[in-house]
Amino acid sequence: MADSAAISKPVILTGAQPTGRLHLGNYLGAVRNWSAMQNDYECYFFVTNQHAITLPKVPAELRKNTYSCLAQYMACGLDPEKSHLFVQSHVYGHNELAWVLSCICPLGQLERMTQFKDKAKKQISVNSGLLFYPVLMAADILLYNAHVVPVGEDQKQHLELTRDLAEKFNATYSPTFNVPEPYIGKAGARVMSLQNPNSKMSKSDPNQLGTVDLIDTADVIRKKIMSAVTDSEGSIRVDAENKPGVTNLISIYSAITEKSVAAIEDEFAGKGYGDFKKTVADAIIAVLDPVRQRYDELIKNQGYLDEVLKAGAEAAQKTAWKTLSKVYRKVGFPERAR
Ligand code: ATP
Ligand code: LTN
Repeated sequence: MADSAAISKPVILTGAQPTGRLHLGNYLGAVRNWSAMQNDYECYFFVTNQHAITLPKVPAELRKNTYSCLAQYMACGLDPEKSHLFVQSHVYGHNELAWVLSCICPLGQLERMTQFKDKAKKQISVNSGLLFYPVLMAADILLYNAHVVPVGEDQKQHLELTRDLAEKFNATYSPTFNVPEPYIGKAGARVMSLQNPNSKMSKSDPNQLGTVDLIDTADVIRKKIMSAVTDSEGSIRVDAENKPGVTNLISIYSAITEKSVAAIEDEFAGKGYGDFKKTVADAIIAVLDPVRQRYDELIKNQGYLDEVLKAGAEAAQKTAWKTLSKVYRKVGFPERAR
């Protein structure tokens, strides 16, 4: 499992909610980049099942999705030999640190969080976990003294809060936490919905045809790409305003093949959308088919996934205890006699 010689490397940490299936946008915009960073950073990747219950969940589905999420990340290349892969609820310290941080976190700052306001609007009754969520996320990050945190646009405000809390704790007590930086992925990796190319490809899109899931079969991928929305002009060129569908397919093809947009426009000059879509579908299938095959093998082997999680949690727990005992000492909690 991930070796301790890596400890002097900068720490990168990110968490993902166990919400069903990952899609091509998650892969090209996020997981593929994280996977490439595993040699240069000490990496903590974890499934945030404690965050997940801020919204109602069916317990059996949550448990199943936790394994599925882990297996999908591993199928994309997150490697337990290089990184610490674990489940949030397996490590003690996240909630304990969250409590300490909540005691220096102004209530108003939580009430102003955009995600809280959006999610609260959709609930009949709002639980306090939903409000407290960003403090737990700050604890997730600071517990491992992360230097770099890859997050999507919607999580940037939570990372700002984390930075504020780290600075406040350091100033109130003494320097303890790194102030983490967000990691912004490569430009151009924003994948849009195939059916509505003006909004991003998203797990929560009710139109299944808009999203290519990582574990879709080749036939399904082909069907989704062939029915992607384009336009009536017929030429294959980038024009985000007037041709968002074609532009999206070009940028997906470019992200996968690493060909430049100009080279792609040349390649398809004079060709029709049918040919172009067929080539894009083949390119997607070539990267996703091995991912799905690895996923199918991993998800059948729960014993192995449990071993990965055990080793990941043990490594994470060591760091967590160290940070937590330092924090407890600094705030004035006496050490428990041994
Ligand atoms: P939801 O559908 O609920 O908004 P999501 O699909 O956006 O979820 P997240 O869990 O919020 O997924 O994001 C995980 C990571 O994937 C983030 O780093 C985010 O930036 C990236 N990501 C998500 N959607 C896309 C996309 N369409 N294009 C590129 N990157 C994306
Ligand atoms: N809130 C995040 C998941 C998350 C996370 C984290 C991300 C929980 N803890 C720590 C990065 C670091 C989300 O819903 N995408």
